[in-house]
Order: sequence, then C-alpha cells, then structure tokens
Amino acid sequence: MAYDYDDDNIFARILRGEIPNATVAETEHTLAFADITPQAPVHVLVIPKGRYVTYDDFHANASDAEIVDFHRTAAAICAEQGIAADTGAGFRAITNAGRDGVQEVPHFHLHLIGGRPLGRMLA
Ligand code: D5M
Repeated sequence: MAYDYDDDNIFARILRGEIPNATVAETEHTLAFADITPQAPVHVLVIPKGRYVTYDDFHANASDAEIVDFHRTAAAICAEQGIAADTGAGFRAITNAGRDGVQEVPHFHLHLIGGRPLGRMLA
C-alpha cells in the first residue's frame, strides 16, 4: 500500500517556511527543531526534508544519502545537546507511526528526548 503524503501537515509547512520553528540543526536532507510541547529539558524533533509519512515509509523509500544524513544528524544533536550515551546521560529516541502508534503529525519524525531520568517505557 502506498503512503499518502499530506502536503498541508504542520511539518511540511515548517519546511516551506510558512510556520516558524526553533531550529537546532539543518543539513541538505534533514531539519531538526525544538518540540513545541517538550516532555523533558531536551526534546528535539528530527525530520527528513523529503515527503515521507512514517518511519517505514522513510526507510523503505528514501535514498541511502537521505537516510545516512538523517541518522548522522540525530547522533550529532545528541552530542551537541549533552545527552549522548557516552556522556553518561543518555536519551530516548522515539518515532510514533500510524494509527496504533498514535502519530499526530503525518510527516516522519524522530523524537530525541533527554536531560532527565526517563524511567522505563516499552508500551
Ligand atoms: O508528535 C508530534 C509532535 O510534534 C508533538 O510532540 C508536538 C510537536 N509539534 C506540533 N506542532 C509543532 C510545531 N509547530 N513546532 C514544533 N513541534 C510541534 P507525534 O509523534 O506525531 O505524536
């Protein structure tokens, strides 16, 4: 089944510059910005600039260059924000997908959350 991308979703509008954002990092293929409703002292959203709906859409259909850029950018942000695991702090990387994953914004995004103890979470 093909993914149906909604060009009016809020992250598409951020990418077009129609809505402001607090940019944390930007590369050729990737944008990262502060979540508007942070769940922890560090809460960054990492998104590809391409039109991908979910984690699985992105990893199935994006180019290798887009995928590598996305994940290298996410790792660099963890280091820059002081939450990388090798600092002793650590973080959680979450992506919600589709109805059962309770994804609100239908443009693939990775939540990077840290800066406080996060507790155990598997459901
Ligand atoms: O998470 C969607 C996330 O997107 C949620 O944590 C709020 C955030 N959000 C929504 N609008 C904005 C804007 N305009 N700027 C920054 N962050 C925003 P999901 O995984 O889809 O449930």
